[in-house]
Amino acid sequence: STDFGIKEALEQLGIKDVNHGTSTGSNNFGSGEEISSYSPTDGSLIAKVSTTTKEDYEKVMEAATSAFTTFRAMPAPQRGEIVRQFGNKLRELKEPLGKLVSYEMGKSLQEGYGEVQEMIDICDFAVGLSRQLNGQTIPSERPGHVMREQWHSLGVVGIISAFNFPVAVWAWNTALAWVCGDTCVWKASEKTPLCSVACQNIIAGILKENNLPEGISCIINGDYKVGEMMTTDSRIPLISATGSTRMGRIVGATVAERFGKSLLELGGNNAIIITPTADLKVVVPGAVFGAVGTCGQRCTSTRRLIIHESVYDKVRDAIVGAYGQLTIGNPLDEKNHIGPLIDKDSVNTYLTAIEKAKAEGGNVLVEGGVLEGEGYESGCYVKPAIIEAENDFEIVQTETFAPILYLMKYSGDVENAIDTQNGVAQGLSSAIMTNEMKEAEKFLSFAGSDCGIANVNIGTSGAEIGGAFGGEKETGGGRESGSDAWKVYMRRQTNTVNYSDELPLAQGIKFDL
Ligand code: UN1
Repeated sequence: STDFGIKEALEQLGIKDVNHGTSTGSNNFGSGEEISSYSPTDGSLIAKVSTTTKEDYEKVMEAATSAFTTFRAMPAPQRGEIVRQFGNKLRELKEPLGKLVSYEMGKSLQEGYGEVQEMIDICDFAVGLSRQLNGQTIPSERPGHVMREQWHSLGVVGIISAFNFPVAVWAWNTALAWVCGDTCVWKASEKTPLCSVACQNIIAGILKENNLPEGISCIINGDYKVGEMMTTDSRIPLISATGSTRMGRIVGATVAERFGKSLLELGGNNAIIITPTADLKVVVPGAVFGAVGTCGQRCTSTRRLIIHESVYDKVRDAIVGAYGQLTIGNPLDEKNHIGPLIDKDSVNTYLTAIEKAKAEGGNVLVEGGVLEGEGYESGCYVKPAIIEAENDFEIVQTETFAPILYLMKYSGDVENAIDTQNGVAQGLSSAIMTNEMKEAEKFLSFAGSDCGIANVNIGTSGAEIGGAFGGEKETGGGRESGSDAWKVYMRRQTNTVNYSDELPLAQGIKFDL
């Protein structure tokens, strides 16, 4: 069987001792026990990475803290120049890095490349931003006074990211944090450690070429215990964490306890509302890609379709029909739409969810199940399932990170569908399919979708980096990536300067001596 060029890809990315031994990125201070990274595509061991001990962590923090004093003094556009070089290097390495993402995480090769493209895009965005970290001038109520707002670098930013976007989510955070003058410590998912080693190798090379301290970008490896070193560490003013609501609840509370800031990007339970005027040509690919892309493991994956009763049968049949066209298999083989789930635990969660949906009264339209036989030896390949369900089923209210799509009906006005769409604890992404301007605008209004992302005539996943990314309620409230999300990586300072010879007090207070 062909290895799809994985060996060369790993070599190009500086991943050593493939299938054996320890991979040490140049800033991987790990001396703890090793984590083995197995590919869910074929079950084979890719390489091992050593984890970070408490002592290693202290060294990393020393490096990151001291690099911060150098880095914040560098003019922001010069920091942007470093990010520009990083983006160019990613352009050169798009193919091997995309392949590693696909191989280690299991998403389709197209989506692996797409993820690297997201990194390149955010670098471009950050480069421009490095000349636009603008504050404002504010009119003072006092004569001979001026007020200003400045944005200063924040410090060491801790990044905790999930397996499903093993490189892009780090880049969203780190590219912005760097132009803002911060240094970053990244704990990637222990399920995709080699992706983080590869990224670290790339940036370490750029920093070296520019004679900059490596501490500007650090990685730490391991499970939640390693993450805890950061969340409890008051030297880290901002923790940006992407992952489950369960994780975010703990991270948010721990960071708040020490008055740190956290940027949380947690679970979604994303729905598409399909109205009577929806165009099936748009609905079918939007809903199907949303539900099965990345094997249902995006935080923006489509979990629910809320379909008007008048078009229900037609839409259901079209979606079910499209599922019949899906090919499942090795994600590096470009003829496959869907790769495996990340691991066997995830397969069990998927199976349990289907059982639960059935037990609650769900009607299975497309059977799920684990695939067996040639090409499926890893035991992580599953069939995407479609189940008719009610919004108030406990399982429908839960985010299951797998390709299970729940169909439900609404009747009457779009308001009813919006109520159902909002009737979950999560608030990340949402969409409406309609050609009725009034329905679309209602959906986008204050009384419409309560999510951080609300789309018209496109699906729930696949956001561009230019917008702020994140959501409300149990999604955690954080915003990453585009728009003014950069502000969270800086500290705001309000300045009032008196250039008069008097000292008038604000609010007209008299204090005569
Ligand atoms: C995630 O799943 O954590 O909008 C991020 C999307 C991607 C990012 C998803 N651009 O689906």
